[in-house]
Amino acid sequence: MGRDERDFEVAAGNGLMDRRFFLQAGVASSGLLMTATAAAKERSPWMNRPGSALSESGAPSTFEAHVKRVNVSPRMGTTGSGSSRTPIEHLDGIITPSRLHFERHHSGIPEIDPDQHRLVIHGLVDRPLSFDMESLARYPTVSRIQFLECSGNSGGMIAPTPMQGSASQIHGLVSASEWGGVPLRLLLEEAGVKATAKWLVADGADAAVMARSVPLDKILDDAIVALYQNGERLRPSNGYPMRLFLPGWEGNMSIKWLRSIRVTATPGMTKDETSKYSDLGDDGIATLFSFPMGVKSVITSPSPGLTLGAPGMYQISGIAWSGSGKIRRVEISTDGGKSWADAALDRHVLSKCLTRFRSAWRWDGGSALLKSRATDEDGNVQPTRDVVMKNRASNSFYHFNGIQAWQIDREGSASNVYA
Ligand SMILES: Nc1nc2c(c(=O)[nH]1)N[C@H]1C(S)=C(S)[C@@H](COP(=O)(O)O)O[C@H]1N2
Ligand SMILES: [Mo]
Repeated sequence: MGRDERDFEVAAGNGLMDRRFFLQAGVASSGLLMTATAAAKERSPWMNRPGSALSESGAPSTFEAHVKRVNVSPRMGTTGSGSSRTPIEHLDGIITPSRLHFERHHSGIPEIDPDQHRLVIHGLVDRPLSFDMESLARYPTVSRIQFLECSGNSGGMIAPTPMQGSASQIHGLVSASEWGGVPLRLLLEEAGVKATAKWLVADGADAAVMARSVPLDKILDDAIVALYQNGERLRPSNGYPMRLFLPGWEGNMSIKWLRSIRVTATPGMTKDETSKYSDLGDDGIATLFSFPMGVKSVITSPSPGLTLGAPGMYQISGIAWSGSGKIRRVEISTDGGKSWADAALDRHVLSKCLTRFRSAWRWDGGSALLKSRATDEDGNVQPTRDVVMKNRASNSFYHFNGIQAWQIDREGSASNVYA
């Protein structure tokens, strides 16, 4: 028999338990033991005949059909321009299944024949180069598990009154994958970068010809030309057959369907970095180039749509990430920020990756206000909404990383509040 939950320290107000709670087994199981012995003798209907056939490609259980991308909303008058979001409240761990990776396309998904696709490196280089898939795949590859977040993620939090929706509808423009590919540094070394070079302008083979300028320092640090996502070739929606991947930086810079890299002395001032992705202040001045994504976290369970049952022990779980490096700490509050306790971090705490956190919480059936606050290894602390909104123009939209508060009511349902 497990120990009684009363043996554990309550670490903060309103029933939040110490994170060591998870190191003990059997806490939730008392009362389930009697029914278990009886159930072991039963034969369920699906045990009475052989199961279905093998297949060449797997699919999730039909009972999991509700786990799908949300807000799949092409802009009016377009086929595939817009975004879809990862159902973060239905996932656990840190890896987003490729089929559920969020999408953001400025002009739909091109159908690219890899045999005809080329990556060209030109501009301030000694030898302009053109790579086909075969020549690219001969370079040494690296792989890392890292997040990708659209700078418009959580943009709804800027509205003067809290929008109501699920965690994914508000924060689902973030995903994490194992990205595998060729360090772009190696390709640039091959081309020979001239001494005057400071930037490059990358563009994609979609109809939008999305183009972004990237400082060379970032490229030499950790940029890759990604070919693989979670062990398989990239999905068309995520950039097949190749994309730029810039760990920790705003998603729009990770140019999909990567076609050309022009090495330059100055940024290109492309339409995709002047008309969008700048941060407008209340003084009317827009800040260009906010590259790394800020430290951030969100509780995915409980969250709107995942209603609690009877009062008792629950697991609070969520994801935290930072464009600057590793997550060092996540604190949880269930009393609206009056008191905080450290959450337990899952084993995989990786740089520029989602980190899974958990806390045990004894819900007494009353109303509660849940918050999470992440700190990264550089000491950046996730700010409150008030701090994020300070000096912003009312229509500024990008780079919201404020603390999310979920109000739990007596029925156990969660809603978005500003608190
Ligand atoms: N060529 C091209 N690259 C692109 C885009 C695009 O529309 N075209 N969208 C950008 C944006 S805004 C984001 S957030 C990410 C989204 O990547 P994903 O669709 O793989 O999630 O790709 C970026 N790269
Ligand atoms: Mo984006």
